Amino acid sequence: MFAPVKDYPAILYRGDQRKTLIISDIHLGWEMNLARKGVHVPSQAPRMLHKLLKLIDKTKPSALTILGDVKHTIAKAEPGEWRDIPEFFESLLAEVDDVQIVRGNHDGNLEPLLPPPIQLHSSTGMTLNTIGLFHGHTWPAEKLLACDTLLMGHVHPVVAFEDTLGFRITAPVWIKAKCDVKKLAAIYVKRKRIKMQSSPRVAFKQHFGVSPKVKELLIMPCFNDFLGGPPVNRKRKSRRYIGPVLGSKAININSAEIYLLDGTFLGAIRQLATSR
Ligand SMILES: [Mn+2]
Repeated sequence: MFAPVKDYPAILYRGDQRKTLIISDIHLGWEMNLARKGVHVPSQAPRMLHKLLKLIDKTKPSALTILGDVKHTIAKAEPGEWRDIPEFFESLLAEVDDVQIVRGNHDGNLEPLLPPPIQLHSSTGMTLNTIGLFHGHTWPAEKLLACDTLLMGHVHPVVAFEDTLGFRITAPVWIKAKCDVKKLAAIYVKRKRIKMQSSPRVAFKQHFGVSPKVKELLIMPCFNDFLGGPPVNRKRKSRRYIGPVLGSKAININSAEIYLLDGTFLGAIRQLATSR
């Protein structure tokens, strides 16, 4: 059983004995990129840590899983990150002893920054019972398709509304999209150039040993509230969806449901589309 944590960009999964807290996209060190442009913002790592510790105190999880983009610089680690990231995780480990990370596209050279008890998984993801967890910039591993739900980050979804005077409000949102598992299975079978003698689902099962079951794709808001992505309700033509799963024909994005962090249902993307 899993559900979003009210007012937080986080999911709480309740197993038999254990609770797992899931967040995504912390982007520690994003302010270092600004420094290069002459804009100096103090390190945001303590703020992120405070927010996360508050959430841990509220939900009391026995494990924490981060769906990628722990840090912001992509290929290497900046000097500030060598200090901030190990400190961040040492403080976390004092509260939760099981911390796992699925690698995101910003997590190059993350390994030396992580204290040893932390497990780093490949960007193809991991499973937590019936949820397949991955970052979203790559295809998930075949075994994740045996889950009911795929959960990803990477997109930093926000909704934006503008009034006639040009005032604009943006808010982070959850995206809940239906997944056509037959189409998704067909894409995997095609990618591996497997000859299909039967239906895509049967071919998938024969080849990968698991039955594809995914019914929905859930996209998490970014944990770092400074970094919103392009509004999900932009005009259709200018909308571009990042990541192979989200961009594939298996996901019906126009009918995807949008929710605010407090649980308010805003409608389907198609109904929210603005003229911009
Ligand atoms: Mn990302």
